[in-house]
Amino acid sequence: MSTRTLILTGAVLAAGALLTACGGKIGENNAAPSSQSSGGGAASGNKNLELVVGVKNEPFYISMQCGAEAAAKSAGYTLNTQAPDKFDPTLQGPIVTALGAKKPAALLIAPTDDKTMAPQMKTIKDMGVKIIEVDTALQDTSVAASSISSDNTQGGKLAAQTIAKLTSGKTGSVLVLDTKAGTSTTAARAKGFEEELKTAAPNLKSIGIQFTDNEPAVAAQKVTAAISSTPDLIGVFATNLNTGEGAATGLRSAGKVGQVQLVGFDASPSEVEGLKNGAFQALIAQDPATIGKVGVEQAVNAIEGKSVQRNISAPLVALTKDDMTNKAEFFYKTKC
Ligand code: T6T
Repeated sequence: MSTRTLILTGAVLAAGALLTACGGKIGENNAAPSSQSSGGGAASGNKNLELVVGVKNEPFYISMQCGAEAAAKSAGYTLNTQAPDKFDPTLQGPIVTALGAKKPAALLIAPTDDKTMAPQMKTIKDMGVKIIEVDTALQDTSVAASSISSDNTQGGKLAAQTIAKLTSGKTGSVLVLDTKAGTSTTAARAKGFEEELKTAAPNLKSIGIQFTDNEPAVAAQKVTAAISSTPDLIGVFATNLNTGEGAATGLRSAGKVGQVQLVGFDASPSEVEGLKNGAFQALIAQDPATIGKVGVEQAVNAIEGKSVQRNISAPLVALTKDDMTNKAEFFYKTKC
């Protein structure tokens, strides 16, 4: 990770200089010891960590799991991973509730809704389980001891700057595809994009944020519908993997690949292939393995009564066809 070049808002930053929402940096542990109760903590000898991700068989979460498993192994902890079949709090909630019987020392979780997952997470926390958010977060910041995420607002801004460059002064309309309302990360990306577009490309007009239920087929349909209803559509910002893969399908079926500029988020094998073959003009890649690794490190610190950092920001990088081969370390994995 230390060799990676990080790009935030067009600036190139060294890994050690990463900014975080609260001024913290990856690798630093300068905060106060965790104040959460320590029922499952070091004194009990409980070395079991549980990771509950957003959805099964998805390269972003597989890469996160790989980073988390390696970190758990080197810290002498075990890590078990579970995932709902869909990115849906009604499916993720029961997985969290069932952990009450297992009582891991810590729960690392990517909550699938920033409000409705709070009661289940609070119940587990009240049993003495340390809560660490990885990627997505609750609005209620009192539940998790630490929250590790990309700077998603900056990622959205970077996407707007990238679309501005790709369209170089032309006028036209831009569509933003979000996933589900209540997803903290993609909401921040969409908001950052819309804000930045106004200054980075005043000649481009957003036709608004549309939700896709995190289904590629819905994203494809929204893109073909926008092409029909908006003849000057010049760009699409897809705020995550599924919306990006679906948007590429939509452009392909409308015969608009390369004519409508597609900037996606994430770097799944299919998105990376799309960047190579011209379906995407750019991808904003995250570093899910680092999110998983740092999540485990914070969990272990919380369990062992060491200092824990409340907010930690992970790297983001813009990939284009021209520079992607130098940045292959950012491509997501389908197995560890
Ligand atoms: O973009 C990631 C993740 O950051 C987001 O919270 C949900 O979607 C992904 O998992 C990709 O599908």
